Amino acid sequence: MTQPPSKEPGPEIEPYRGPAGGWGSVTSLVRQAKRAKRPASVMPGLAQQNKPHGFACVSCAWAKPADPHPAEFWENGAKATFWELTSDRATPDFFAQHTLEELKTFDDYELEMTGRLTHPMRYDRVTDRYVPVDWDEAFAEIGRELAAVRQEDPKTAIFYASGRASLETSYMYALFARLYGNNNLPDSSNMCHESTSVALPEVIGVPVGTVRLPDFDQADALFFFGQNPGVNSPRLLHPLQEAVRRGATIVTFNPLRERGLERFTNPQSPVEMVTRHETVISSQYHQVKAGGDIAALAGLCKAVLAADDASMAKSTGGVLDRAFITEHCHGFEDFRAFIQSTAWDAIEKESGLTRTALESAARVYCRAKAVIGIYGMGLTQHKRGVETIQMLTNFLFLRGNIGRPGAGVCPVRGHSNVQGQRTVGISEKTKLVPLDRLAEQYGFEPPREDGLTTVDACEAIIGGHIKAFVGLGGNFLRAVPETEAMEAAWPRMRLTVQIATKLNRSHLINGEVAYLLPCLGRTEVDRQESGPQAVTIEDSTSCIHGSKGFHAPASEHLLSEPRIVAGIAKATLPANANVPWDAWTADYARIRDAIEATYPKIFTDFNKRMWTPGGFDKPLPARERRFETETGKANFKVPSALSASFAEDGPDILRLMTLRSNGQFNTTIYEYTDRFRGVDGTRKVLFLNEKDIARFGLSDGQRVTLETAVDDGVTRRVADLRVTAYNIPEGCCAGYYPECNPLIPLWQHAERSKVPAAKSIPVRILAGGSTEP
Ligand SMILES: Nc1nc2c(c(=O)[nH]1)N[C@H]1C(S)=C(S)[C@@H](COP(=O)(O)OP(=O)(O)OC[C@H]3O[C@@H](n4cnc5c(=O)[nH]c(N)nc54)[C@H](O)[C@@H]3O)O[C@H]1N2
Ligand SMILES: Nc1nc2c(c(=O)[nH]1)N[C@H]1C(S)=C(S)[C@@H](COP(=O)(O)OP(=O)(O)OC[C@H]3O[C@@H](n4cnc5c(=O)[nH]c(N)nc54)[C@H](O)[C@@H]3O)O[C@H]1N2
Ligand SMILES: [Mo]
Repeated sequence: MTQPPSKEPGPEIEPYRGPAGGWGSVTSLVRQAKRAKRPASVMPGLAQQNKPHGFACVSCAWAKPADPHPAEFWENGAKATFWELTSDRATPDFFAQHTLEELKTFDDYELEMTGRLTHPMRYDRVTDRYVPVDWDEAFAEIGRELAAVRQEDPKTAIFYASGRASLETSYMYALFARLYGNNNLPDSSNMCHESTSVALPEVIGVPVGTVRLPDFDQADALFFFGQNPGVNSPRLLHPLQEAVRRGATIVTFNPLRERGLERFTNPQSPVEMVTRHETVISSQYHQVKAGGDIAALAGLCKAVLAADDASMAKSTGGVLDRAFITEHCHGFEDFRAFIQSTAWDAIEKESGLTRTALESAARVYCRAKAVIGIYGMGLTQHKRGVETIQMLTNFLFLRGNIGRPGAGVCPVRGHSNVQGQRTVGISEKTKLVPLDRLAEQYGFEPPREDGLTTVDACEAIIGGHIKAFVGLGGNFLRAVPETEAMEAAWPRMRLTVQIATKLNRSHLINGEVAYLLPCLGRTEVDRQESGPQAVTIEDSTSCIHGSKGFHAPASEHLLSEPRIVAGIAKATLPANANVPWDAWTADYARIRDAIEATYPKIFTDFNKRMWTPGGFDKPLPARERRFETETGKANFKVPSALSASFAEDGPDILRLMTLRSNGQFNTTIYEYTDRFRGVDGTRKVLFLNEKDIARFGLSDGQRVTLETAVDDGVTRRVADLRVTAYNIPEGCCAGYYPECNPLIPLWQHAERSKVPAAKSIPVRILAGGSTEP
């Protein structure tokens, strides 16, 4: 391993004036390629990213078109690939040199920079170091330990998954948990789009979005809520740019003016690059307050209903799609009554937007024949995240904007296979899983009780009820709320096993017996008995794709994820002739046959169809206006309040949003730079409105401590944040995830979906830090 370039270099903060994409993204890519020391060997491979017979981007879950762009990857997808293929290695020598106590002083960036894990490692408590072990030895001990926990109570083990593992691995992992005896299969989705998975089935009968890529060619308007494509799904900027060029209108609701939603230069267009041509993306940009979207959507609906009344009075036919509402919807009259009884004053106060602004956005909506509603973490990570999403579907239903070309609801998912994991059984919710089918296929009695969500799992770990934790990827301890209590409780577990590609903080805090098992990444050649293997993933638009690695593995000691899951399962469970772990890992086509047998409607001819250009479609009844809900209709839902937030309003309380920078993938920090927000050299910033800076008597550059403003007897603080004047609504502030996670109370999660409320944490500022020169 090389030493990390340096500790956090120190801040340079000035507004970024360029577009998203453009020369800035090229410069940033070249810098990352050099740092990963991989340009020559990776470049040919990159060209295969998101191509038929290539590999699926290891970064985001955005759709992959059937006729890809010459380079269907983007700055941040390419960065994720570089970093998977870095030439740095965290070898047994490296671990011999550092105790875990020392490694705990490394920050997320420095841990990432240690490079790829190369050997299976066992934690040695006496020397406080990881030491190398044989795979067989590792499986044998993990199997013994897990079997002992199972004997006592199988519900005291947790099988976490981060959303990257393939459909093949995910299917095996979920089956393993059920054979083991629980449904404790929380995944990163529990911190992410679980609000979607709860909200959408109730109102449209499917847990996923209804929009597919070709709909972007037909939409007249796109309404964007709390999703930041320039950073988190940059390939989405192509269809957005094309939509704008066709004359479609984009209206954005976001507390921050995110550059990718403002202006864009396509780095793959030589003409645009040379002429520095920029496309203006959003024609209206509404800086809604954090947690203000229920109110904003209520305002939009109020304006649409008013326009309808006016049109009906003039006998011009109305604005609502009455045929759709009558034939397909339930609950419209209640919803209309709610909107009528909601005053503009309350809407303006909660949303932070004026009636005039909302009416002008509603006019765009009423003029458009087909509208897509797009959203991300800005809606899901709130107390009323589920209801906020249902307000968005209410809004779409008014003019029948669902189940026809160019229209629909489009949640933009995070991890590249997070949606697919749910499709093949990684879920704590038993009603989402065909348990009877599994019982028949594998001859066992699956556990019927719902398992633990991520928040439930954290509560149980803090409560001392969990004995074993297996992590299939991810960085659980860093991604979850309540960092301090979680890190304190973690070592009380008997067994912790982490399957990973790179070292992270969750690997440094261990159970009594602990293993760190290194696996192949998706970009690497996965050779098994029957030859090189391919895997499959499902994207945000429910299209299923094949993916094949191209690069030599980072170390000869790595195993593939299916091999590791099979290894642990075989060592833990009594033999079951119905579950052919070895035949599956010898040839992944056999796993796909098993998936097809469990889910015949979705995965018909799976092995034949997996290389369909653009992926093959998972059936989505709501796209055909078949709403498989309790009423058999698309349901309007009345929200229980106008604010989506927990945050109490008090003169000294601010709503903190935790954000991703342009230099990170979740808890993986690639650089201390957030180009679009003009921040360089630090992540310890607190973005504040200038008026709030003045109101609190602070100054730009001053260091402050943030404290969570809840009264539950726990003190939660993050110190040494640099006050940074920013264009953000008054009363709101923003900082980076995961640095601000210690501030999130575990109990502040979305109602019903239990997604931690990471986008409006009530905080107050404790001043008294130094002021920077
Ligand atoms: N490069 C890169 N790509 C990624 C990731 C990454 O970390 N880096 N993470 C992946 C994952 S797992 C996910 S889930 C996605 C996340 O992608 P996004 O859904 O874009 O998530 P965030 O960046 O957390 O926040 C989105 C936006 O919500 C806005 N926002 C905050 N609060 C509110 C609010 O109350 N209302 C509204 N309307 N907006 C609000 C913020 O200003 C921000 O622009 O990206 C995926 N792709
Ligand atoms: N405050 C706050 N907290 C948040 C969020 C927020 O917006 N604000 N966002 C939430 C969201 S949306 C999500 S999805 C979660 C993310 O939570 P996680 O999915 O748990 O976290 P990641 O940072 O994506 O995990 C990164 C690690 O995964 C491992 N890894 C990478 N590739 C592979 C692979 O191919 N196989 C295996 N086995 N391991 C691999 C590497 O070791 C790497 O260190 O965080 C959530 N937490
Ligand atoms: Mo996510």
